[in-house]
Formats: sequence, structure tokens, C-alpha cells
Amino acid sequence: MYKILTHNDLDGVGCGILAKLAFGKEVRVRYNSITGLNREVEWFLENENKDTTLFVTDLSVNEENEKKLEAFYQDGGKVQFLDHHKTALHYNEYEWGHVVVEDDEGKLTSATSLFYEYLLEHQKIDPTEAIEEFVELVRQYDTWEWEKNDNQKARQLNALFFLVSIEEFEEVMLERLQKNDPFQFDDFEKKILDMEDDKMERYIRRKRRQLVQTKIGDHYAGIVYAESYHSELGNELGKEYPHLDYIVILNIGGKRAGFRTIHDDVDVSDVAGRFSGGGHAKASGCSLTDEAYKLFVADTFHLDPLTEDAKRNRYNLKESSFGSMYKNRADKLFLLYPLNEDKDKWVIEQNGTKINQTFESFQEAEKFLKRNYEAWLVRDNIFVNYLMETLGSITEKGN
Ligand SMILES: [Mn+2]
Repeated sequence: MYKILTHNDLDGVGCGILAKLAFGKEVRVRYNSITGLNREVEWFLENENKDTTLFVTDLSVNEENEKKLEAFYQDGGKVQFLDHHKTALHYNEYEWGHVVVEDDEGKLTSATSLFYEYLLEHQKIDPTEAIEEFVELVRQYDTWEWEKNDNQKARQLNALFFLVSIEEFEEVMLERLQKNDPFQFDDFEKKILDMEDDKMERYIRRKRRQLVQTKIGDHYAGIVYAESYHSELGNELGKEYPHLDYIVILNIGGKRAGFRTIHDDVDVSDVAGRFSGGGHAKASGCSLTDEAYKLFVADTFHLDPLTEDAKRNRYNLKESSFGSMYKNRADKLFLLYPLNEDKDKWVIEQNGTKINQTFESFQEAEKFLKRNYEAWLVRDNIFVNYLMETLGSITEKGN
């Protein structure tokens, strides 16, 4: 017999589906949240005999269970741990641990891709085109590589996963993967996926206007409350507000915080680690401990959200040689412009007075402005009024 304990997200469920394809009725699959896993491992160790092979995929156990699993293994028990989270790399010290973040060719792995490789190596599964594509879609979604490749099919596979129950998803996928047709969505799925896309877009648009900014240690973070679409939301908000080092997504009902960054020089697994959480460099999470609650919720609840940059301007544009105009909540106006034609030196004027600092690029200057003043690009009408007033006063002086 086999038993697999795995995560309850797409990548974790991908492992469960592969296990059922490989072992059929010989395997029992349990999908877990991060906190639920330890209970399941304890139950297994207390109740199962040594004939059952245990797989743990896409999740790590606590230290106590780690020791118990090692003892179980040393005592002749069969256990295989497969994961791709950086925070689990120390499991490679065990004979039963196999943690790979990036493969030999530099490709990011996922639990599903690692488990598939394992099954192929041990000749437990027959490779088909459909299975290979399914594994690759899950991998691209989980590693966020889909975005770089604009792989909408990967994104929509995850959307479908959230639209139906895990049992239904599993059943539909098993049936599809047992046929040897290319992997695709049916017409009904396509229709509801389109509707879901529209709904998500509206949700994210609303959330863009609820983000508050705060400084935590050396980092600037954006904080938002959200129950759904965490990955997409973290990514969209990160791109909308690139001056922020990372985005904190608070799920109060779930008592959890998620961290997302779009920046290569920020590692949010470190951030989560400070609150006993974990994950990847670009996506991580932790429970809302008292400390995390105070820092992210209590200390920021009174803050006003950031204002979005004006989007439909024709005149007040970013990186313009004529200058770009920003405003903050205290009604201060800022003009950001290049000092020379090469645009390699930028300055900021605050209500007509230059700030005593130059910047090497527009982005650097804007980052400074947004981090220190929470300013936003104003609409054309404010910019045009300002130009008319300044021109007016110059003409008056000329007279
Ligand atoms: Mn994963």
C-alpha cells in the first residue's frame, strides 16, 4: 500500500493525481493545509504498519515529526519526502529526503514535477503526452514561470482548480489524463474560465485602491486584506506599485499573512521566516502570530490607502522630458524631470524648490518620491493648470 500526504494547492493536488494514476486503488491520498500535515503524519506513524510506503510532497513537517520520520525510516519504515521549497533543503541530509529547487538545467521545479520524475525513475507510471503537459502546466503555474511565457493555459488550470472542489478536480483530471488525447479544457470549462477572469479582474481593481504602505525594517511593504486570488493579486499589486519591496496579503479569517514580491533582490521567505513561516523567494506565508498581527494589522489599520497613478493622461506622463507631476495627501506638488537630454540625472522639485538629491533614472527618482511621500501621478487637468499658472507668472515677471 501507499499513502501520500500532500498540500491542498494545485501543485500538491497534482501529486495526488499522479499517485492515483500510478498506484490506482493501492494508494490513499490526503490533501492538507500547512498546519494539518503534522496531525496526519502523527496519525500515520501511530496507526500504519511498515508495509505502507509514505510519500510527503510539497509540504514540510515540524522538527518533532522530522525526527520521528527519521526514526521510522531507520527502523525499516518506507518514507519518501519530495519538495521544492528552499526552506526544506535540509531534508536532503536524510536518505528519504529529496528537495530540489532548481534542476540541473536551471529550470525551477515543483512538487508535481519532482514526483513525476520519481515515478518515471521507479517505472511506476507510463509517460503520455497528456500527463507530461499537465505536469508542465502545474510546474509553470507553481513557479510563476507561466507569466514570463504568457502561458494562459497554466493560469487557467489553477483558476479551474479553485472553481470546483478538490474531489471534482481530481476526478475530471484523472479521466482526462487516462485518455491519450492532448490536454485541453472543454467548452463549458472555457466559458466559466472566461467569466472567472472577468470577476478576478474586478476584484483586483478594487484591491488596488485599498493598499496601504508601511515601512518594516529596511523594507517598504504594501498591505492589503484579501481572501481570494492571492498570487494574481500579489503580482498585480507588485507591478502597480514597484516602489514597494513586497506585498503583504492578510487573510484575517484564515489568520494568515502571505508575502509576494516581483523584485529579484528581495527574498520574502526571509520575511516569513521572521514570523516562523516559510516558502519561496518570491512567495511565502506565515500564521498571524501576536507579533505579526500587531505589525501588519494593528499598527497599519489607521493608514489611508495609496492613490493610484492617473492612467489615461495625454500630457502628464512618466519619464517625460517636460517633467511628470505628482501630488501627495498633504497637497504638496512634486515635479520630477531630467536635468539633461541623456536623461541620466533626474531631480525632484517640491512646490518649486529642488530636493537636494539627484537620481540616476526616472525609476529611482519616482521610487524615492513614492517611498517618502506616498505621492501619485496627477491627472492632466492639475498638470495643465500648474503649467498655465507658472507660465502666467513668468509672463508677468517678463512684463
Ligand atoms: Mn509547490
